[in-house]
Amino acid sequence: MAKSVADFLLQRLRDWDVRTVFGYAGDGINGLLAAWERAGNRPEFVQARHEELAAFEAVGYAKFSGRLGVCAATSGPGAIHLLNGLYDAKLDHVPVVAIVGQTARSAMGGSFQQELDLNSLFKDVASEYLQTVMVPEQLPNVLDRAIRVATTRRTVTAVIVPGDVQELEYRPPSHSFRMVPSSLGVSPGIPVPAEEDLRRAADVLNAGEPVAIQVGQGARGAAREVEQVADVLGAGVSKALLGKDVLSDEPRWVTGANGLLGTRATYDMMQGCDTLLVVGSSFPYSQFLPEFDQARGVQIDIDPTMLGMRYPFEVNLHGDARAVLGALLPMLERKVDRSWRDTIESNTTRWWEVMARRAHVDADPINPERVLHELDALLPDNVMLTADSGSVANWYARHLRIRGRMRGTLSGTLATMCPALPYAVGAKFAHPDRPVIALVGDGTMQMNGINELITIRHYWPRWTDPRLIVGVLNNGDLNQVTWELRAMGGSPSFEASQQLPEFPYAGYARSLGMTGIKVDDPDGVRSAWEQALASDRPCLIEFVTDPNIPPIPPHATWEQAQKTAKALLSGDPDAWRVLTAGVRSKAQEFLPGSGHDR
Ligand SMILES: Cc1ncc(C[n+]2csc(CCOP(=O)(O)OP(=O)(O)O)c2C)c(N)n1
Ligand SMILES: [Mg+2]
Repeated sequence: MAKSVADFLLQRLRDWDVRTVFGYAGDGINGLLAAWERAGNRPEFVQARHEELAAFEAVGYAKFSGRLGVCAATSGPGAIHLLNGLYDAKLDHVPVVAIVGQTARSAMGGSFQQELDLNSLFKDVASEYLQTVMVPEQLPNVLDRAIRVATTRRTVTAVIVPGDVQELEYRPPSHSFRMVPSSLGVSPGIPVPAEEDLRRAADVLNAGEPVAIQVGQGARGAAREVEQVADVLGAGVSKALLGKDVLSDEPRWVTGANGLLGTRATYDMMQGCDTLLVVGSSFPYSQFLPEFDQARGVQIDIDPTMLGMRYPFEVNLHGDARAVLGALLPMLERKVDRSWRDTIESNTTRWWEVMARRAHVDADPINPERVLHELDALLPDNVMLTADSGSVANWYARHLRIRGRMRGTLSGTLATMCPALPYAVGAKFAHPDRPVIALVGDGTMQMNGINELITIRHYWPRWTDPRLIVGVLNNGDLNQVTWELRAMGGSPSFEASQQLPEFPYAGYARSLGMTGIKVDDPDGVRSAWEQALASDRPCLIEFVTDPNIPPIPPHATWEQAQKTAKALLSGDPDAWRVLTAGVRSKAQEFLPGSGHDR
């Protein structure tokens, strides 16, 4: 039988060493599905429950494997469902290619069933490369370019293939006019700025004292160089959330997260420095960086379009973090006075002590900080962590310490709900031999999470390490937003929008054959995590947590405190419990022995 366009498309994906495609069926890609069957399911089609989840799975796979993520969906509704996951990839700079069906060419423009203007729909999310394959000869170039652009620019691209084109006989481009031949492969470059620009940066860093460093996911693979530069400059290093796993949290000069979800040690470092070095981070909250006239700044980024904003930097270096830091190192002079570094180290030590105290503040029934704090001590060195966009992101940022080969991620820029579970599934397809822990809220479970459990149930028997652990904070509330309403908006909690109906998360997991544990006693938290980590199958733990534990920013301002108080006084149903829990949590920073009691 002659090879169809769809057969060739799958062959070409295999040639690019694409092993997994996360997708969902529909007649807009029936030609592809038939070819998949003929190809013995290579690359493997992983069946999602919803196209958005397929896209998140592809993003998770790409984040944890460092490879390209690929997802597939049918025309019309399937294409629409992909969008949120694709935007998540685009905003976090993750390479993902979407392969999407379209109505047959003969029907296009005829308001046909499931016909949408896909070029308009994807125009923004796949702005770097978006193409419809209209004739077979076009295919290799369109697919190859989509893959090359996604990979080298770390972004989203989309290939649209009308249903009838999928079934045409494949013909390669010929050696003639208006044909575009194509070839496989790409070796991404490693940009390094010119010597004189490196020298300008070194001059700023040598002149400054004290120096603060902030790293993001762009510093991945440059941990050793960051450590050396921080040592020479006597600096501390804070991390943007997406960069949490680029550097171990064990050394005390690593101050942890920055921003609203950050640590006090980071906040103090940013307040006190006169020079700022930012490596591979587009951290957007400038109010958590030094005052604009306080520090001189140097930025290093692989993406020139991300340079020069966020802070009035003096030197903007376009380059690969590892290569640039390596080239800078010999130009840097060792700071003789180590007192700044000593202060940072004792601030970090103090911060972790405060965190331990906060985790043990009484709550009704369980303090969510305790859930993450207990987990921290038990994390396997090769664990992969995913966190969702509820209140758990605060506790993930503040209570979990990266060590060994640990990896961790979340939806850093889009901050969408519901990626943590599909990311975890993607992580398992990237590394079936490593444990993964997904941390989510009950709102996320009800949005799409309980559906993703079905996918976990479907695929787990093939994972060599079967541990996929889901930790659910069941607080009956869309808690992160409830707190935002209180702190930012000065309005009380609006029960109609914030309260969630009950659902038996652990019981539902058990009904699927997973281990399901419900914990409503703080003393049961640790043993539940231990049981999950010892389980021979995926496990869901439902922690009944107190919605009144506030995610207090590292340095809550008076203005925020006043707004929160105003919200509570104007009729918040949980006013009294919130006030007492908040005061008790905040007080941990000031109790004797916490270091702030001076
Ligand atoms: C798709 C999407 N919808 C809405 C939001 C706004 N949002 C952010 S966190 C959150 C609450 C999440 O609730 P839950 O999962 O229960 O976690 P909790 O904060 O209660 O721990 C909401 C509604 C969002 N980020 N993404
Ligand atoms: Mg909740």
